[in-house]
Amino acid sequence: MSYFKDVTAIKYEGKNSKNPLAFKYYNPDELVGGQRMEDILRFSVAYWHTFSAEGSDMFGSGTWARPWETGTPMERAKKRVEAAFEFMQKLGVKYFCFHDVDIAPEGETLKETFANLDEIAKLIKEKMDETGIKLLWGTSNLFGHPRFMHGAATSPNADVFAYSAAKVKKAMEITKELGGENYVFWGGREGYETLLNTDMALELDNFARFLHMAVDYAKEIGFTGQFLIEPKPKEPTKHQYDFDTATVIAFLRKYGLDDYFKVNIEANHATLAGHTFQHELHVARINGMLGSVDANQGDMLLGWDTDQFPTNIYDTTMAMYEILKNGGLAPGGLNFDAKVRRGSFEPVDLFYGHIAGMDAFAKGLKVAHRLLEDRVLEDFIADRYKSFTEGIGKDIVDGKVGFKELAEYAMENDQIVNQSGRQEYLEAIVNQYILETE
Ligand code: XUL
Ligand code: CO
Repeated sequence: MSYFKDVTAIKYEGKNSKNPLAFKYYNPDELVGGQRMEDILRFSVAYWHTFSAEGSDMFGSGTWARPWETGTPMERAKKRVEAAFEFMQKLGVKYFCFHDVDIAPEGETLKETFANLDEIAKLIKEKMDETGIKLLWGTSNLFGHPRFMHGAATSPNADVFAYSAAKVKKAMEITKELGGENYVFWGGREGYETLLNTDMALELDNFARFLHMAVDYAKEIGFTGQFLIEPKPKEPTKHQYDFDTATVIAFLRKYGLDDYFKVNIEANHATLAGHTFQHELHVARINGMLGSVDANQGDMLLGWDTDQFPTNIYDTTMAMYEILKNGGLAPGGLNFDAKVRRGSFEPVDLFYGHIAGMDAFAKGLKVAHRLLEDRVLEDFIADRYKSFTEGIGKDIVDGKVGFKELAEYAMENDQIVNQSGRQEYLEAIVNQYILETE
């Protein structure tokens, strides 16, 4: 059974191609800095948006034509596996990600839910073996069901904490069984609505207890994938505890978890926090915490998570700049946590969305590589801070002076001369690199 009969394998045809079902920039075998594009970009398809969701929103029901979504919940889950692997093979993406509930329906009991998961995971494993497609990360949905109304690991109800632990334990086992390279924690309802009813100190302590238990269990079963926390400031809760990268890092350090976790940066979550995508990648990188990326984009005129396919070349360029400076993302990757618009309801739109995102990142990669190769920003920045490489600046960096010595120095050097920051000059250069890169 084919669900995408009219689409054949998507090929690279180059920038002059007019074929909408072809890559214009993404050429998996092309070398960038001596490395294959495919190996740098490590694209991944998000199971939930692309195969399980139906295109509903707060004002209306689903619109998406998904021919595999017919029959009983388990029949649908099985057909979804067929559709997913056909799609990923044709698209030429080597990774995917899922939540437990994306792949198998919940049963009446936890036991039944786990049996459903085992049955579908077996099918997925067969498809993975057959196609060579791999699991970038697995996760557990601890936010959709009403039982998580007050949170999961941060719920005031200890039974919910226990239930959540059982779900993560199972999702981790399945992730291990499928060779998943990472495991993600996105705290969908780990936050609060009002402080009038919230013991924030206990909730944060419990969240840390939960993550320590996850670390212990991973060691126990020999799961060696990277643990990732995905920051997001709000939505669904008014205030989420994993607000942004800086908040997450402070939390991890406070509770002695920083050796076991990195962050999964999502572009749209960055902008919801009032940061740029690049800011979040940069903060993660300079702290040695950049693990993986949920590659999407938001709409700057809307205050919520629109999860659009990333098409803004400027953003993908600066993202790839940070990722290259990080030495890549592996074992993380670029996961398209993105959905087609509600009006883009045909299955072929799934190809258009992913192709647009892959081309935008491939182009961004090429531009970023050139910027780095020519040391455009590096040399400028090094020059801007050169006062710290000699004289009094070097003494500051080397810890040789304190306020007394600096005051003496300042008395003799109080006629300050500054240099221009040249922001517009640099912006024009970045534009030139974007426009000129083939
Ligand atoms: C929600 C979101 C999630 C996580 C995984 O905003 O990004 O899909 O990526 O739970
Ligand atoms: Co995400």
